[in-house]
Amino acid sequence: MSKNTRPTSIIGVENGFGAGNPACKDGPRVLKALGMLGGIGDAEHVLRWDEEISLGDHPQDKIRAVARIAAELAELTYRHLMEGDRPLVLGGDHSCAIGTWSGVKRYLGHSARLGLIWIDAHMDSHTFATSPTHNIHGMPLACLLGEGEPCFTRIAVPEHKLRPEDVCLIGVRSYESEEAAFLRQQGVRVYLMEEVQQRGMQAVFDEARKHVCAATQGYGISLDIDAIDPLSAPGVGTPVSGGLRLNEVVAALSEVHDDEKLLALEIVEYNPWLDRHFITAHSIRQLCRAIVTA
Ligand code: 6HN
Ligand code: MN
Ligand code: MN
Ligand code: MN
Repeated sequence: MSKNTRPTSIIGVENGFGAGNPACKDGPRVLKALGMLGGIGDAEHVLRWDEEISLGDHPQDKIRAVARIAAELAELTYRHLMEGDRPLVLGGDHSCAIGTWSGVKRYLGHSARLGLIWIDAHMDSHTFATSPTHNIHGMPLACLLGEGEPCFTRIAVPEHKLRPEDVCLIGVRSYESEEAAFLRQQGVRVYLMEEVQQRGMQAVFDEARKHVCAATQGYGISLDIDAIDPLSAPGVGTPVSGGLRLNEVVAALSEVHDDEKLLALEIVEYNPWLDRHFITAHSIRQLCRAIVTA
């Protein structure tokens, strides 16, 4: 593993139009106002707040709003990578992943392959044809695999952003049969929560990392905070009990934080209005510390 030398730069995405409860748009602003991510980093590992993007409160059309945010975010992640930063995208709802990983794919180049570890209680692999809620945060992984609305699948570069064999999901315990069938057909490796409990997070995460690195030029981690057990992360719109332990996720991130091939990360779905006693905010602080300094 070569050592990462990129400073981590936070991009806040104030968008909740992809979620059933849009108040997760306030996540980045509240974390900043609480000073929750201050004092992380050292001489070798820099963390800085870079910028926030938002669309304002009243979009006429959710699809257009999410597509616009994604295009803007793709441009930003691309630019930060070109400038030598490692982007850390803070959601906002998980639809921002469409933008983040499209920008990273553009940076890697047309013929290169991008790996992705998707840590989530859900599969996020619907299209409008299969989704029971039509909430776009349930669709970003399908979009990145090339399925769904062209305004989502063609962001930044026309090609599919991910090949199915370069993706793993970890922590899944709530899904609909259509999205499970889609991922199975595609041949995406899914580590259900049951398998994580049997084998341990450490073993599963190490295997997932090998899997997404095998044939790729760089990889990312998309962390939906609802993957973590609601005891440590109650501040989410779609909580599911029986999740990952916070300290196991912290340990996994610490293990890879200095990996040069880890190009970008995402922490999404934090809804400060559903948090209790700042429990989730403190968990996010621990996760960010692990990402930056281990
Ligand atoms: N997330 N599968 C459900 C849906 O509405 O499509 C839940 C999606 C949750 C998405 O948490 O990012
Ligand atoms: Mn910058
Ligand atoms: Mn989720
Ligand atoms: Mn998600």
